[in-house]
Amino acid sequence: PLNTLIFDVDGTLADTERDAHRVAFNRAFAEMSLDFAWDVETYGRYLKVTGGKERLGRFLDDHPQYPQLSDADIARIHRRKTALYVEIVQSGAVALRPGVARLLRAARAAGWRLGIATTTTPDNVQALLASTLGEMGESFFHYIGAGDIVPQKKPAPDIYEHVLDALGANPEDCLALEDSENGLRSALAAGLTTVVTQTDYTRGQDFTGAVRVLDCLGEPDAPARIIEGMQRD
Ligand code: XBP
Ligand code: MG
Repeated sequence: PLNTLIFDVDGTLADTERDAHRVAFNRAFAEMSLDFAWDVETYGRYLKVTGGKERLGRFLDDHPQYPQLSDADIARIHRRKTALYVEIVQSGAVALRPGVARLLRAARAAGWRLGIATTTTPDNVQALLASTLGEMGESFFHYIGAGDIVPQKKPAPDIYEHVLDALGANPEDCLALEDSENGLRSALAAGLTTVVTQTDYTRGQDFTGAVRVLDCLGEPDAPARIIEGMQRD
């Protein structure tokens, strides 16, 4: 029986990419006097590379005209980007997407277990949960799997397999909530039924295999539809 929800973070819990991650990257690039910045469209193209360090690495591979950075330099820039991202989130600039808080509360009231499976850095998740759900935000979740804790980021199944393991959960009892094709591939490869809640950046991606594709989890009967979907499929 359905008793566990596993949430992606960026794009699913909150629309963080365009106005928080992208802006934090650009601020870090400017502070370090790097001669490039990511506009909304460019950043959207590079979202196909999951993980901020990996994304920056791929961008530099594609742009030999910019100074090529070592992995250590990329890691240093990325640490600064994380601090700047946390500042943006702590300022209250990022809200949960519609329907998320209601779904979390409903799941808790039903005694379901909640997990997080994300590619982003643990500090970012902590800051987002604290600023949107309050100091106790993290305690909503029984396990948070984030970032470099697994060798391979989405679309590999590693992070979902890691979270399933940590929760001691069977894939058949779980529902994954994702916003992107990379996230969907990761969850499906781990054997999870998956609902997609698309964003401006992910609309139009290939969501073959998703049990539902929603515009947001706040669609009038979305939580009910999610549960129905589990029971039918
Ligand atoms: C989306 C990502 C992340 C963020 C940036 O993660 O791919 O890399 O864009 O975060 P999710 P970092 O799985 O939550 O959709 O810079 O910390 O990697
Ligand atoms: Mg996502």
